[in-house]
Amino acid sequence: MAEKNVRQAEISRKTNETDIKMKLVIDGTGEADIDTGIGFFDHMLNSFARHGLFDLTLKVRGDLVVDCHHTIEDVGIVLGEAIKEAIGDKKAIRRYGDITLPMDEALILCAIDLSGRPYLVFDGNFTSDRVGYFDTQMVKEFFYAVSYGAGMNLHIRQISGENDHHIIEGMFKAFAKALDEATMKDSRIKSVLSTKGTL
Ligand SMILES: [Mn+2]
Repeated sequence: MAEKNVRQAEISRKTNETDIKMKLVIDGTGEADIDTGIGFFDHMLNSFARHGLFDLTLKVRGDLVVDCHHTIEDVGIVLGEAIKEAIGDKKAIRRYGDITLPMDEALILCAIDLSGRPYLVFDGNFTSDRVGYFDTQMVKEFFYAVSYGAGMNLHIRQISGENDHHIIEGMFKAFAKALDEATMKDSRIKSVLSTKGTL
């Protein structure tokens, strides 16, 4: 165990398609050491860690000889599970987070409720099939997997944008900022932020 009260999770997941080792520190400083074998995906996850001020260590050996699908989807599942494990009982956290994030011509809305109930609403329009070796169709699949793994209500909406690299990077940054806000502790919240008494 590392320092006391530092929210973190370490997950290993191995299937016939992917072998994933991830460490996520929610109370981090934005340090990342990421190797998924997909350059653009590494770039996106680096942005996620940096802008959310999460520490993320990730090593993936995926069946990239097939395509990028299993690697991206399975990293989404593991990231969702790591978020869920790291935030634990959700005591004193803000629960909700949102941002409207600009990246040049792209404008992205992201809103999160750490409700315990998975739900994804995704609205993005890409004009190319891929950015580098990353299939643009996988953006929605990734965030779907994260929302289900974490038990998170996640809305990601492209308000404007033309360049797929900007749109996707804006989505990862917006997700990071909204998640940072939702996981932040508020000393005024004495238990969990729910009238049910549980999240
Ligand atoms: Mn970029």
